[in-house]
Amino acid sequence: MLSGGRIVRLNTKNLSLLAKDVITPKYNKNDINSAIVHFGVGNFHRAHQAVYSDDLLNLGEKKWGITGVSLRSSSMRDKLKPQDYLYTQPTLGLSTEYRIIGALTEILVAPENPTAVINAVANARTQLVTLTITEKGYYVKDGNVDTNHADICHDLNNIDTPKTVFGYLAAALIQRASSNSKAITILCCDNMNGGGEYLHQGVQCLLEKHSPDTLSWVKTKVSFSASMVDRVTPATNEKLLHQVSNHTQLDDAAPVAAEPFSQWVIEDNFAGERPPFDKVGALFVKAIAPYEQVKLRFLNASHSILATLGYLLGDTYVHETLQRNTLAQFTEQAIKQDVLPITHVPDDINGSDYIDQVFERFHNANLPYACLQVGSDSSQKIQQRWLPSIDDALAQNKQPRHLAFALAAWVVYIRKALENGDLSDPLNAEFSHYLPASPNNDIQHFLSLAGGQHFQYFTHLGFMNQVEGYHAHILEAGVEQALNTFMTQ
Ligand code: CS2
Repeated sequence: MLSGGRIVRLNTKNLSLLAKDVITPKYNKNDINSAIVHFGVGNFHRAHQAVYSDDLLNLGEKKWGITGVSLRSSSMRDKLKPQDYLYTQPTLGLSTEYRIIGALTEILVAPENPTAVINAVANARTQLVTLTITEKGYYVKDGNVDTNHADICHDLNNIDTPKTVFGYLAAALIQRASSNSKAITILCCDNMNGGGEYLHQGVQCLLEKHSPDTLSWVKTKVSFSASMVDRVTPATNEKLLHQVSNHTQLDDAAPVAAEPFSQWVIEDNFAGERPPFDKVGALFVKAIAPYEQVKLRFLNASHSILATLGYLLGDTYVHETLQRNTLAQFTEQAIKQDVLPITHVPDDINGSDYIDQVFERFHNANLPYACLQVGSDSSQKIQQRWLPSIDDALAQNKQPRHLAFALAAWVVYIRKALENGDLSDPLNAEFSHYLPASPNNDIQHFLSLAGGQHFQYFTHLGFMNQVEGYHAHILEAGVEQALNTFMTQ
């Protein structure tokens, strides 16, 4: 908004200047505390967990504000600090709603001040640490935390200025144990199978090196838990910045749009005090794995199929890809025929309805979601989303042929995205190494880089023959033709 020729920025003082239909916090930001420390203050966290916290704060649960931690860059802190850490969260569906979220009390930038981050987690006020650090933040290789990775080796030698989240957590737990402080919960909020176990593993290996005495305290005072998180949240672009300032009348450097749907299922395994997230729509469950699996194998798996094939066909957004009937049909069949029958679905979910709802959500053209956003870090994502289903299906003597086709398309995608300069993946350098060679060997190379050897399918001759056949056909005839042929077989 222009006031006397100046653009007015969203912040506490200017809240009263917002357009009247914008929903604002019912609490005073000065009155809240943060018993939660969250690692990874990206868009997803700000449109998901922070909204649940904001709901709690609106109910008068004043301690459940969030201290955010950025592990790498200062960009989110730089954008939000001048706004008193307030930001706009538009919900874009059939109707649009604008809401201001105030749950973040501050953002610490880890490389600038590692001690401040360690102290925040060590502070007795902190009951819960949550994380959205993306798949690559867990350093999983062949099913375990890769303790030979350079970043972890760094933390094994130096825990005062850590590089990994495990290092920050271990350093803080050493402090908490030395003062026999309060119990604490560490909760994974990423799209991971068993994220809590990876957190435990990573922390444990660092404690064994730096402070074996802390291990027994950790056993009784720390829980490593997991959750299933769900809300489609695209990256913020210029268009959204304008849409927000036009509508709300205040400029916001970091709004975050999301779909109307939101779900959070949390493993009920809290050593620290449990925030009453169930009062604001979250579900606490004893067994989290089936919920994680349903989300990863149905929603994220189909997202990755659509994004991979969509990119190869030249689409920018997932909802555009879904308008291609053959492709939409292929993806639905992949999940309903290859994945659903071999997945354990919790009693309170109807698998087939869940899948239909996922496709309905992906159709939302008011919330464009880029194929390349899903395609980022795909070498890590397919290990969570596709490969376990392929192994389970093969173990039951089934033929997951749609997933074989998807995997072949993914191999083609990696080469094409690399050649186009579009690939964003922790393994960019490793994939690039094979670019000069013939694409015929890409399957072995790329799949083994993406953890293939850890899975059974990699040595299943019948399945790998199928992948090779589809790969050759896609290279020869193009993905559209290969897909049409596949659908008529
Ligand atoms: C997406 C997810 O970018 C991606 O890989 O599949 O971020 C997806 O939108 C969320 O998991 C939805 O909850």
